[in-house]
Amino acid sequence: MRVMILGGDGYLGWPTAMAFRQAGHEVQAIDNYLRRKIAQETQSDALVPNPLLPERAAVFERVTGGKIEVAIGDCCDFTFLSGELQKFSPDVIVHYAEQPSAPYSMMGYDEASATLSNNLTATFNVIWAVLKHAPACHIIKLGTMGEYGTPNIDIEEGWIEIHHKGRSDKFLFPRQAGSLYHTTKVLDTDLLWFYVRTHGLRVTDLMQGPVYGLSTDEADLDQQLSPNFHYDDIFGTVVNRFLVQAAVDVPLTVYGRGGQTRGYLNLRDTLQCVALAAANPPAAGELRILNQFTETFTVNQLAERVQRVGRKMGLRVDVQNVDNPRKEKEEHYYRPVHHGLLELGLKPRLMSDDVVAAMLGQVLRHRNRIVVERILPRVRWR
Ligand code: USQ
Repeated sequence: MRVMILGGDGYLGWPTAMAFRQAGHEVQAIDNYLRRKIAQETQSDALVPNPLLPERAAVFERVTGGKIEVAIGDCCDFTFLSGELQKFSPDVIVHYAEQPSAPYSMMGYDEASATLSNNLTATFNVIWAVLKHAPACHIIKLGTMGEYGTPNIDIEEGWIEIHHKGRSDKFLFPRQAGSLYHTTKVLDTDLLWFYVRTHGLRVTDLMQGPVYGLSTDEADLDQQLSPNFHYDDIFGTVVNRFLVQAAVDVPLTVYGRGGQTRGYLNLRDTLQCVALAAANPPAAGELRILNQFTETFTVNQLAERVQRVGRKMGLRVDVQNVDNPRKEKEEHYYRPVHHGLLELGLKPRLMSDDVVAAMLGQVLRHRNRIVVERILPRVRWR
C-alpha cells in the first residue's frame, strides 16, 4: 500500500511511519513541527532528543535500508496538502496531524483558538484533498476515547441503537468531552460522518485511550529513532509521567481522588491497531468506529503498580494526591466495549509488572536528562 502519515513527526506518527515501511509499504511522512514548537514554547521538551524528520528518515534508511519520503508543511494549507496527495496518490492516510494536548487547549484563548482551528482545518482539508485526488483512499483518523467522556452507561463502539416512542434508529454514541482538545475530536468525527454520508468517503475512526511506552521494534534499532517521549504536564500522558516521576523520586501525581478510569494501550499496540485497520478497510460510504485500548484501570491502580514495581527495583516511589487541575469525575462508572480490533486480530500486550519494569529501566537510563520543574501540573481547567 501507499501510506501517507500526517503528523509523521509525532509520538505516534514517527513509529507508525517506520512500522509501515518495515512491513514493506511505500510511506510518506508529513509534518509542520507544530508539537515541537509548542513544546519549546511551554518548556516541555521530550526526554530523549529527537532529530528533525528528514534526519530521522536518513537514520532509518541507513539502519534498515528502507526509505521514508518526507514533506515538511502544514495540513492547514490546502494547496500544500492537496499537492502532496496528488503527487503521492495514497491508498491509506493515517491522520494524526492535530494538536494532541488537552492541557494546552485549556491554557487560554490563544491556545484554545489554535487547537480548534488547527484540528478542524486539518481534518477538513484531508477530506477535501481526498475527494479531489484520491476518492477511494481509506482515511484512518485518530480519534480519542475522551470523546465519549465518562457517561453512567456502557460505552458502545461508536454507535448506539435508540428506541424512541415506538420507533428505533442508529446514531453516533453521545459525546461529551472533558477538554477543548477532546471536543475538537468530537467535531472532527461529525465532519467525517457528514462527508461519509454525502460523498461516500471510506473512514476508520480509532477512538484511542492514553498510550504509554517508548519502545517499538524499529525505535529500538537506534536511539535516534526513539519516539518523542514527553513527561511534562502538557504532552506527557499519565503512565509516561508516573514512570519519570518514579525515576527521580518525585511523588506520583495522582490528580484528585484518583478514581478516574481510562482505557490504556501500549505504543506497540497502537501500531498493531493502525496496521490492522489499514489491512481491513471499510466499504466506501462507511464510517467504522473502533475503540482502541486494551485494558482499563484507575489512576490509583496505575500509581500502585508503578510504586510496586519501582520499589522492587530499589526506588522509593511515593504517591501523592494533588489538587486536581482538571474538571473531571474522580469516581465514576466506566465500561466501554472494545471488540472490533480484537476481531480484526489484535493481540494485546498488557501492562504486566515486567512491561512496567522494562519501561522504568529505559527511563532510568536517561534519568540525568529529566527536568523536575516540568513535572508538576501548570494548567488548570478553571
Ligand atoms: N492524570 C493524573 N496525574 C497526572 C496526569 C494525568 O492523575 O499526572 C489523570 C488525568 O486527570 C486523567 C487521566 O490521568 O484523568 C488521563 O490523563 P492523560 O494526561 O494521560 O490523558 P489525556 O489528557 O486524557 O490525553 C491523552 C492524550 C490525548 C488522547 C487521550 C486519550 O494526550 O491525545 O486523546 O489521552 S483519552 O484520555 O482516552 O481521551
